[in-house]
Amino acid sequence: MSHAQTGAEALIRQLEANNVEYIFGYSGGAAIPIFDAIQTTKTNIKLIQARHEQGAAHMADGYARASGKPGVILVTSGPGAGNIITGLMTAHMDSVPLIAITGQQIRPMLGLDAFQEADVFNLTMPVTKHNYLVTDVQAVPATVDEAFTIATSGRPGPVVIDLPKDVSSATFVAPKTSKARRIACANTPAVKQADAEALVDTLQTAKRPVIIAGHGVLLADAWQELREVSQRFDTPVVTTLLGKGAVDETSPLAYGMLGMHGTAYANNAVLKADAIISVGSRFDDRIIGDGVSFGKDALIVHIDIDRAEHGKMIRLDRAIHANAKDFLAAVLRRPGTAKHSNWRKQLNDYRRRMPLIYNDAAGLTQQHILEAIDSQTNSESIVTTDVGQHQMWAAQFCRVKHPHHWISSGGAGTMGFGLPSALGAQLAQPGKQVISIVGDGGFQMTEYELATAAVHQLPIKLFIMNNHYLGMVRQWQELFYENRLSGVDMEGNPDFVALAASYGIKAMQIDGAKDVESVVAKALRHPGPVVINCEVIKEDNVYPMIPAGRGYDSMLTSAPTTTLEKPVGST
Ligand SMILES: Cc1ncc(C[n+]2csc(CCOP(=O)(O)OP(=O)(O)O)c2C)c(N)n1
Ligand SMILES: [Mg+2]
Repeated sequence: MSHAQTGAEALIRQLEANNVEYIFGYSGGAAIPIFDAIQTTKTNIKLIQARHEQGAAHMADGYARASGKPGVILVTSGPGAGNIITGLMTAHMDSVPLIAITGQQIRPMLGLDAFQEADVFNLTMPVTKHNYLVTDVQAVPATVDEAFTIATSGRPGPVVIDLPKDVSSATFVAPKTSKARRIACANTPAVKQADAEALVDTLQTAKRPVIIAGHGVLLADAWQELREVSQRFDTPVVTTLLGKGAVDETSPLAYGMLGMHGTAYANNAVLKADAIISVGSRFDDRIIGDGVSFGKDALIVHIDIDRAEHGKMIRLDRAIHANAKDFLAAVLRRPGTAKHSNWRKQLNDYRRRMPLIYNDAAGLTQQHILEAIDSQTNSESIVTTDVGQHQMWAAQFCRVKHPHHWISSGGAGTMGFGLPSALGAQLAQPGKQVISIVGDGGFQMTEYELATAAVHQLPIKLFIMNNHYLGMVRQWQELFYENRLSGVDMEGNPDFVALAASYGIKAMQIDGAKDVESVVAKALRHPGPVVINCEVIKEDNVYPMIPAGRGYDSMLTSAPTTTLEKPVGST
């Protein structure tokens, strides 16, 4: 027999039915009934109370990226909901499934500028895949199910459920046979066998094929198929920033990240390729540089679940609307192999001639620390990053072996993402080592979540690459604005070791090149959370670099001797 329950209790039950383990939340007036239902339902779902709603949102995002399951956020109305906008945008840009539940004023007060009333439906519309304002308590269970379906199907993304307090408090009897409404968007497109056939043909006849693996490979759980296709057809793979982990980056067929700060050999592979096969990447401007010259002499095949991405950024020869896993599985069902020995030799020679390099002569480099982390962890840990120079160096020097082991804000480039996403990732993968690489600037945007790390004793290792600058912006000012530094000095940084210690977190410092290996080892050995303040060289630039909006033939592999023209047409 169904019994009477509140809308909030029904919500919690339906989250349980959707296998939710954690709610990342921050309470407030309009959300109290929902927080109360966490108690009254005696649910097994664990509440992780963040210190700021943005922190909660990025934790849920990190959880989702590390687990492959949607992350759940619970916040109050008005300012609470406002504080998750950046988190929603970050997830939306990177196609990460999230369910955000926002408390709302009671229905009779909507539109009256009531206390902490905000039009969350419209505020979140452009940064969500879908959103709901639930006005009928009977609709709560079905809305939750539908939200999960939408968040996880097709091209995943965040979904908001705005729940007025009188709806969450209302009592109702759920119909005994309330079946989840499963909707049309859950349908995935059928693979066209001719497309699979044509790709086999391309992989066999092309002289210089390259696969670009994007986030879609991981979202579709297609990494195993992708690895097999690459091996069977002897085809090099380059990854986007978010595609890292789609292939084992320590394997010979992996050539690292492509694009603005990609490896010289990955970019060269794309520049020289006669066939470019993109799987689950949207040809972001950081990838293509200049959309006209990108792959202009190559056959371009674009496999994407989202039709809207086809032809959006560049011309295509073949657009394939498919789920990456289904499509690559169909490719693998066909007979045939290929060998591209000359092409591989050409790329391997290039890799030998243009390796990633660094030099500690002018001071401790971030790359040295990143290489030590990569080597001491045997490339086995989960790495999350913040945004800036350290992020690009981490993408270059931390080789990712496994899917869901690389967590970084790509499309939105959200500073403040690194620490909270690491906490979410650690909760998702308690048995794995989680490393977070953050800048001194971005760390201070969400550093308050050290409290969450301390409370739950989440054993992340957080390396603050402390160059005392908003380094990436400083780099652009140096290269494109005649080194006129404006608004990039981080004077006033606190003592990060003392700060971490004040949260009860073990803190260490790396002062110079000689400390690197021993401090990294000590940090990795410590069982609990550790913050490592790394006093790195202040002024150093990330190379290779393709200036924004330029073609691959403009790649700089070292410092230019003159000021470059300002980027045009793209930031
Ligand atoms: C929320 C937000 N504000 C501003 C920016 C613009 N931005 C991009 S990189 C960067 C510098 C980051 O500095 P830091 O965190 O110290 O990292 P570093 O580049 O020095 O490694 C800034 C300000 C951003 N990406 N996100
Ligand atoms: Mg910095």
